Amino acid sequence: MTTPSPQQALALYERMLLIRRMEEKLSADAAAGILPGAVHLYIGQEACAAGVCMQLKDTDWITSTHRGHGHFLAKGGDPKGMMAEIWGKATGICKGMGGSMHVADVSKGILGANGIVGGGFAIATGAAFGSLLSKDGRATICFFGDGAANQGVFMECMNVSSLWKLPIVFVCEHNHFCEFTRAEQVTSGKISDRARAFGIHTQEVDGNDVEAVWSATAEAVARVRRGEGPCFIEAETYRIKGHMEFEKELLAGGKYRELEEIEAWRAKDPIDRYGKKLTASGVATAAQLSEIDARVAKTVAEADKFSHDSAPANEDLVFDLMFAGQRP
Ligand SMILES: Cc1ncc(C[n+]2csc(CCOP(=O)(O)OP(=O)(O)O)c2C)c(N)n1
Repeated sequence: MTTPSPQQALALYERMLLIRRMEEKLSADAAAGILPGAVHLYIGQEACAAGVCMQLKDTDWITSTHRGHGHFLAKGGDPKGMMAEIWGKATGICKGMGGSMHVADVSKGILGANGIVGGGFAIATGAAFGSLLSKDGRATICFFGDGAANQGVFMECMNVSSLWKLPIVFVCEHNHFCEFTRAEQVTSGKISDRARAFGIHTQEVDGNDVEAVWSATAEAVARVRRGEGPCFIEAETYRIKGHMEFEKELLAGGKYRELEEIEAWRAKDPIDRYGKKLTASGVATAAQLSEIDARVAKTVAEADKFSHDSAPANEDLVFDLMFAGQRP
């Protein structure tokens, strides 16, 4: 078990809190009916993104999912660029053309969130194959959900990754739901067993324990950098918010889980839990955590202001950016 230094521990805490506060702002704006488009919030899962990404370099690659704000921020993506992107502004990280489900920043190794469930598998595998050929020493991390694990491409990508010893870590965030369906209704067996069947080194961790995720990732990334082939991490966590904001309206009174279950998982909140651990063990004082809170609040407010002060996306750019200037 690799344990973070006090400085690393505080950085893990701060990164999780940044993700949480950014999304609380998005949630409030969605509830106020002012946010354009749908957002799939990551609240409750922050330990997965922070624990994994804070083991990585800017040059390492990640692929993400439709629930991608946490991965983007954890990997060092710019909060202002993300907020403006979600609001469809010209200053967004993708010039407002991608929106919430497509935040990307190649300069930070973020190959993009993805509206296609399972869309990251082949992109990540290709990136890792590129690293194998060019010997650039990069690791690629492929984040995906338990629902995505049922896409056939997952098997194809694990197969070639194992066969060719690609420098890739598959990270399954098992949050127990695929939209409004419980995982056990659509997923047979243990997802980690699928990786074991391909001879892939596999770890199962508590995805709400940021140090457990961080430590598992340290081992996995070290293995892939040594050329020992792919690794797999299954992190058990829970989606506290709905599948998407406006879920209530969409379900029109229907429900797929009980309030008691949500509350039981709230009690295992990765951020509260880590804050308590840091203060109880003397790694941080309550005052230090408050300072972090204030700093994060400032960052979120600045991102929000930046986004609101920015011009809307330039629609004329669609053809240049999406079709390399070729108008259909
Ligand atoms: C190929 C494809 N099929 C279906 C959908 C609709 N869809 C969006 S999110 C989602 C559930 C994905 O579940 P999971 O992979 O567990 O991720 P989570 O939402 O739990 O983070 C589905 C079915 C889609 N976007 N893409």
